[in-house]
Amino acid sequence: TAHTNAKTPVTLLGLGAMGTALARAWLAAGHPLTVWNRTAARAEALAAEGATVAPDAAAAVAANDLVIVCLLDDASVGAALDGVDLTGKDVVDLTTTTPAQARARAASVTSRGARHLDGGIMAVPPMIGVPEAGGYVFYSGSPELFETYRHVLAVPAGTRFVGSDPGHAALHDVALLSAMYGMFAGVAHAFALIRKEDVDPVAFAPLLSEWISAMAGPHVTRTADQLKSGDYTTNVVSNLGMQTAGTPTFLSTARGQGVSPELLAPYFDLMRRRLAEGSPEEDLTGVVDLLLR
Ligand code: FVH
Repeated sequence: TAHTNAKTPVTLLGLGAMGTALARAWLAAGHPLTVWNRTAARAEALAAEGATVAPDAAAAVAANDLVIVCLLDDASVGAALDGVDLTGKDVVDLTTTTPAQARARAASVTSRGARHLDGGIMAVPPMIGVPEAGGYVFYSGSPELFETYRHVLAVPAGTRFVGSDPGHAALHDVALLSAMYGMFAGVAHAFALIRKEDVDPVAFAPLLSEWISAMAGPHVTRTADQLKSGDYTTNVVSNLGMQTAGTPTFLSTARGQGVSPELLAPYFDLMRRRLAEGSPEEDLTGVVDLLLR
């Protein structure tokens, strides 16, 4: 059945920081909303804002076809849905999990007569219901479920469907967040280098930010193109040989500034290993292959 955005009733399991933000977005858009949370007190404010509070997860699921789940982790999803009749339901799980957990959850939910869609939220609660904040959710699993409810799902944040493999939303989510943490590691190292000097971190910040933005896009695109073609020597800007030769300068500078190289050194080790077994004319893309071993 095609549902209109304004009228589709939604059930939401989980009223943590993210669940509460999602609830408010659907309420603000006029969706009848039934909520359940393990700790009932967290539902009180939403009841005052128009949500119907179900006494338990089974009653919340029974209330509507569309069931959104946003709990702490996959184990809490298992606990919440344990023994609940899912026959004919459309379950959208926005809980952050591993790809393997998402696949297992999809198999479990579909074996109980429901359709399943997994979601990986690329936003923090203040970005929910604020389109200009740019938050979105990766979805994967049932394309039919996604198409049926895409306008409802688009209320709290943007939607990006990444395929019918239920593990792929989690895979995209974790891949992007992993890259983010790698970037944060570089930022921490850079600030540590200037920390004991007469360099204002606030004045340094825009230089660092601008540099990261300028480097990231071209590097990501080049790496992707080289992985796809299998030729790691295409359009190389500064080759592996040249970049590896420069690494002692970075390590000496860290030592000189009294900064631990523990965030940077593992990446340099991989560059050296690749150089030892590959071509100095390559880009840095061979590091990807080393990680797969
Ligand atoms: N908050 C964020 O910034 C991030 C942004 C990206 C996506 N994550 C993921 O979203 C999931 C929910 O996150 P959250 O921020 O709502 O998390 P909490 O505020 O800690 O709320 C956790 C809810 O889970 C319930 N819960 C925990 N264990 C169980 C259980 N065994 N059975 C049933 N419910 C359980 C908890 O209930 P209660 O403690 O209030 O009774 C909350 O409703 C999460 O996957 C993030 O990684 C958020």
